[in-house]
Amino acid sequence: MVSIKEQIVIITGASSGIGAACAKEFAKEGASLILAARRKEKLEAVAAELKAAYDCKIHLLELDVSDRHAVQTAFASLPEPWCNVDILVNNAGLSRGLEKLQEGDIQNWEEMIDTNVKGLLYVTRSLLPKMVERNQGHIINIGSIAGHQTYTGGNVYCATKAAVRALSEGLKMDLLGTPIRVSCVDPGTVETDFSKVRFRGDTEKANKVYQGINPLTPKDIAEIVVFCATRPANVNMSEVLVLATDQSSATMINRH
Ligand code: NDP
Ligand code: 8X3
Repeated sequence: MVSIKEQIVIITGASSGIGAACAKEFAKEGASLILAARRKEKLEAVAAELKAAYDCKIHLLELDVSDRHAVQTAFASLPEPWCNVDILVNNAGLSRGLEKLQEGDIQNWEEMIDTNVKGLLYVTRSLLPKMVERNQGHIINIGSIAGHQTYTGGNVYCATKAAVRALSEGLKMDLLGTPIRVSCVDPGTVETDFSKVRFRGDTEKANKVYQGINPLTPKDIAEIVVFCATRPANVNMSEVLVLATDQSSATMINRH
């Protein structure tokens, strides 16, 4: 395991779920963290907990990754100790609805595409040139089993995650010959606010997604992200598909 102590790690979508868990696992390893998301008060709560437990350096960014100009401005104006980012975790993302495409809400599609695909691109485009210039860096994208297998009603969300997978592959090709690494970590069902967001706060519907199974936890995924980041320089974890033991495909889940 290679040390990432004092490396600068930016995590998008760090206010909740997998992103907040990644912040914790990186903090344990002594990394310095830039935590980005729209909900500043949630970011502040995550930061307060981590500073108290691990005495780590944290910089907060209240940021909507789908706002191209906000992303460009935020990263162009990072204060001096924070501007040389070593590791970028592109985690911010969401799903909206499970309607058939012919009944789909176009606003939902825009939100998923703007966040999961365009947001990831805006953030990566803003930070990558400096990594190339410094000859150092690692981009870790959070994809999904939904990028490997489409499920009923998953149409646009699955397409965004297939895009994350394709972009990770393409980026690795574009960076060939540099030491910069690109990983795509693709989880199956993880219990987070993901379903609550998908069903716009309908907790009863959201809870049913996790009922009777022993799903993955955000910590399970965060540990894998840190594993990718701490491999020796000659090792690139290109793609990791990780499912709960109770899950064998996007749609096959063993409920107790
Ligand atoms: P959560 O809803 O718990 O977290 C989503 C995070 O994304 C929040 O921190 C949210 O912050 C942030 N986010 C959403 N939109 C934006 C935006 N426009 N700008 C900045 N941040 C944004 O869900 P998860 O932790 O489960 O989701 C994290 C990632 O994992 C997503 O990419 C998701 O697709 C992926 N994933 C999730 C799986 C699961 O089963 N849970 C499985 C496979 C992949 P805020 O609202 O404060 O902006
Ligand atoms: C989240 C997991 O299977 O609900 O990407 O799409 S799934």
